[in-house]
Amino acid sequence: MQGAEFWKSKITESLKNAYIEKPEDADYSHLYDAAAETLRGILAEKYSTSAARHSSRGEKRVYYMSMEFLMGRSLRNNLHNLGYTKDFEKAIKSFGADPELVYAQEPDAGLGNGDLGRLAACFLDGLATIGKPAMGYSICYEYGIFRQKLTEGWQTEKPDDWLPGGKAWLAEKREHAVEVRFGGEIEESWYDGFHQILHKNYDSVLAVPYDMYVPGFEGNDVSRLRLWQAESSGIDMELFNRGLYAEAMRKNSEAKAISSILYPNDNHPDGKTLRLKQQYFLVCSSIADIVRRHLAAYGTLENLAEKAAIHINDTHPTMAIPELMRILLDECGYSWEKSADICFNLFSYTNHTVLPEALERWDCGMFRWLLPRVYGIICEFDRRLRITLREKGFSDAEISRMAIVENGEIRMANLCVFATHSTNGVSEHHLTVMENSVFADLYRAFPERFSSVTNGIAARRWLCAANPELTKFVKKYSAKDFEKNYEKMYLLEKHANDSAVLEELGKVKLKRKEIFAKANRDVMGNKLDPSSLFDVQAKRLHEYKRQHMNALRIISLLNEIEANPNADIDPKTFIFGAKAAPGYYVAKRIIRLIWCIGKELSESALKDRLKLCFLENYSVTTSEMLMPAADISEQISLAGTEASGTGNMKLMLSGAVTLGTLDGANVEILREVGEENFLRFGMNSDEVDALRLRGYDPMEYIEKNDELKAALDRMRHGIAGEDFSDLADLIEGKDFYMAAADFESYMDIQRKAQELFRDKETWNRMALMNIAKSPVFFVDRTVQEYCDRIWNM
Ligand code: 26Q
Repeated sequence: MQGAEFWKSKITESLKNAYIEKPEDADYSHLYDAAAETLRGILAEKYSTSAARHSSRGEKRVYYMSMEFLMGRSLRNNLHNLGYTKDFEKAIKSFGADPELVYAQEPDAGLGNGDLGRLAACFLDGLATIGKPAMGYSICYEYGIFRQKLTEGWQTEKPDDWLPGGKAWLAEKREHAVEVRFGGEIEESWYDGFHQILHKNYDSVLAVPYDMYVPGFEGNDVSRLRLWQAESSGIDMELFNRGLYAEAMRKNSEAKAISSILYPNDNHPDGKTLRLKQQYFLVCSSIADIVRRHLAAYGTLENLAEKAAIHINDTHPTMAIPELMRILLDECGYSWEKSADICFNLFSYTNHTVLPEALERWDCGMFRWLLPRVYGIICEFDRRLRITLREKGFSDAEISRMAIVENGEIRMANLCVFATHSTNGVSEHHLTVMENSVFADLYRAFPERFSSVTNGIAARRWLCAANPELTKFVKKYSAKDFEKNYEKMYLLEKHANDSAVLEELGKVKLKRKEIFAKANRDVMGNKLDPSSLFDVQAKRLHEYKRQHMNALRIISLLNEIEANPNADIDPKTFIFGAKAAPGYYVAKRIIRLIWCIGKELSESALKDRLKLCFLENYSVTTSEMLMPAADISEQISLAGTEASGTGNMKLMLSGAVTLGTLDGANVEILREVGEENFLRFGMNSDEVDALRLRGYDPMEYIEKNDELKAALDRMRHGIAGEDFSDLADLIEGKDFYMAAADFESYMDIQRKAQELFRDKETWNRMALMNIAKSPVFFVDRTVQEYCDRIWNM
């Protein structure tokens, strides 16, 4: 059976099993469950076939370890990648139902904070598409990234209870559960010439795997994401029998706590014990799984690094290295040299941040107490690193800067650089910043280990699945098979001077803006105006991303129109999407500021000209509606702070023009599209460094700029009745991310953007050029580079 008939019969059958007689009587959640169940079955089968094919060829496999995989929804995307969308939607319609409402039933699998987790998810899609065997490992958090609610502009967090709808995609594999040990003591001895390690009095937790399948485009290959859930390894009968019931139960709930919730911090490590437990829980279970699989196939670990590559996504899973060392040393009896050699060739690492405060460090005391054997192995790495550095002629001061264990702390990034063959940045610019700042010493010691691979996005999700209107346009003017042969999108460029084509593109964009406007309103619930310029800044809230500078700009416009109602300002819609880490107070204040600006706009006489929409609970799913509707992509981080960004790529692909600094992947976007299709402003990283060195005083800039001064004054006098002197103080005081220094140039480029937007043909040409040049940012290219240069597969 094929086509829509296949889907009709499968869904009917699945509903019957759930005691629902007729599809026409099913509610939407049942239809969603039935669809997901059917698709999961198809994916499992495809996975088996593709895994068997790879195994029979003895192919090298990549294991991607990450504390986060921000998967978003699966149904629409999986149908698209497998080519089932049309038939599926036909079947659903034949039941008298609306496919869009079926898709809407699915909760996001929000197992990540932001870019780092979304990148991991995109990698699985890309690897399956280029036909490389890949497996992701992470934690099956019971609660993913919190759901953001705004009450009068104050962020509050609600738990993200995603499993009721999300588990439809998970297959339990209890037979592969693993024991994970914490605490206890290590006893060393020598027996028969062998070093024996005995781990005593530990607590154990059970890691149970749940698998999710991720198909590549056209579905020939399927990646697998294995998510570990923590369970107690059974009631402690000894405690129980001694009458210590509460104690026995406490251990039980402590075990479950490990996989209960995702830490909501982005670019800000949190040195809590539970987080350390989570990290070890992930790597211990995953390494055991990899070792089991490898032994089953080859019967030895000698050739592990030839047949596998393990990638460490930021330092969070770094303990995978000492954990594998533990197995090779203590269980296989290999020498340190041989074990370290296997690890060196096997592991590679990507760094995702340049903020020094975001580099992970762990307190030695806590670490040693929780993971005594792993701690011992890390100390041995440290000892050997120091010897190597001394041999290379580094001074004591330099060695202590590069050491792994120093000042009572363990520095995870230093361990990664020393113990793996490859340390990567996520854009060309990021690598330069790494080499000049946080990794400067280690770069001098091991220059050959550093490289960068620019991030990429699963363009099929944001273009083909989320934006059918633009997809049709791209197919019409480039090539029908561009999804597979993405470089064909470059063909769009030859239409850059065809007025009719540009006008058609303008209509596509307008259509998506209308769809967005229908679903969203300004902060006070008024309608949005699709003919206005849609100016979008959507990303996690962080001071380095400078949402507050954008806010200052809007306040300035408000001041300008109030002073002169005939001021030369065209209709604009400012759209923000941002979650703040729950404990990050300044970030929450900035959200409140933005919201209050929106309120003030909507209550003023100019409410039809300037509108502000704060998109609540920004997530993968809301981004799929937002990106297609954007005209301007605000990428305004201080140069030298954003490692790459990937939202910038999604917006470019959707035909938005980047208004940004020379930071992260913006640098490469600019190179692709050229100055005439990019709105550049602000200092570059060298200028930022020079200014810091000279001693930066924001007041120097504020005093010279009346607009900025007036905007800050307005914050002090109140926006929508609220005093924002606290934020004004930060800008007039330290202004750590130099908003004052870049403000003038930011305002200038905004005026230029308005000018360009007035000329529709010019603007549409810029949009077209951005779309045409986006293929280098497809994740298929990124993972191909990883395979060629980092993983050697
Ligand atoms: C660490 C320890 C304890 C708790 C939380 C964390 C933690 C969690 C998430 C630390 C950092 C993150 C996330 C970092 C991140 O998303 N970085 C971004 O990575 C993207 C993908 O490479 C880049 O595009 C962004 O520029 C970078 O900011």
